[in-house]
Amino acid sequence: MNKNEAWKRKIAYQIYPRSFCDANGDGIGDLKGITSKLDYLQSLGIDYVWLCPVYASPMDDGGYDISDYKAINPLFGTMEDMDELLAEAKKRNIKIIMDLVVNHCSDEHEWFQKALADPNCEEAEYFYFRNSENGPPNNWRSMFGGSAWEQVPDGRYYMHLFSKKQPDLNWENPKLRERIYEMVNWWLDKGLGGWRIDAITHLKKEPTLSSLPADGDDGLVGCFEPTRNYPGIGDFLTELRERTFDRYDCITVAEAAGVPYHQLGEYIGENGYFSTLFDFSYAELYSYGHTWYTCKKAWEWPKPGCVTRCLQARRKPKRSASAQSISKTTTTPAQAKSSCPRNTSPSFRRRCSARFGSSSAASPSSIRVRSSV
Ligand SMILES: [Ca+2]
Repeated sequence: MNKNEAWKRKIAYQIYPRSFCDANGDGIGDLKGITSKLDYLQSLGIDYVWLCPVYASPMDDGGYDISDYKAINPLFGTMEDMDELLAEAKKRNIKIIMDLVVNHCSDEHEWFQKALADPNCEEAEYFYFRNSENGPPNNWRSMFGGSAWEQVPDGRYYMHLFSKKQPDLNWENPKLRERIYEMVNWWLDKGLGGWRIDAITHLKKEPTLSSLPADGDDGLVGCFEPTRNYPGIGDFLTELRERTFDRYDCITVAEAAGVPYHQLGEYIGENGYFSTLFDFSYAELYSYGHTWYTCKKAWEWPKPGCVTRCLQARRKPKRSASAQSISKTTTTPAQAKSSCPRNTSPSFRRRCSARFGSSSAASPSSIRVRSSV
């Protein structure tokens, strides 16, 4: 069994530091509190402790918006407390795993602040800044709702696939990647046992950042297709592994939504990017209003826009088949057709019919009318 397989016989225990154990009585769990419970964790037979983020952060997204990768949030203690936790855990054969959040950082991170102050500085290239005179550069929707672009005072826009306080890092920039690798190795040199790696399938963006057909009444489109497990991401992940993880005895667990089964070997095979990953395919069976029944064939369920239209058809039964109602929909027939070819396919109609029943409102014919007129 090589080092990448040792984790298979280990037990991991996740800690949400804020509520785990408060050592100084201020009402907020902290690192010293965790250290005080190591004997208890050892008694449970724990091999790994995964700490949710304790980095410096404005906590816009529970600490997944990091303003300094090499600093501890004062809420949880100090770096000395962290070093003590690592040392005491090691004495008990417990390894500490931390979150690695490198798809984005906080807008309060020094890099972003420099990028705001000087559009021509090196750090400005660490992010996706674009100039655009007619609103956001494209119609991608943030995971947190609304446009995935935010305008800054000088007129530029920056991309944020998540919160607007989480500007996406531009992994196309080699200097940014070097900064990330240096940080990862800095932590591993401290004795960190590994990483739970956040939102890692979003590192690669569709290079032209082009708009896509809207899939909702807001005129926006979910950013899954152009940013999740996008072709070419393997180059980034291979380099990340070779420059960091491969050089240490550590475990890596990828939050890897959007990886189809036929690609699992690339991600977690013998020479995969990570030790293992969180498989979201079951969780996503219910995404976009679908259930397991309409999604029996993994990763072949329709895109969100199709389901939005399907739901609209169900909610407006008397209007679904008339040309008048079609003219009032916010998504044009051309958009509907181009956004999801399955909209008119027999297999899609069968799945929608199974999911939404066979009434005239949700019948395959009403869906076909919407997409083909
Ligand atoms: Ca405390």
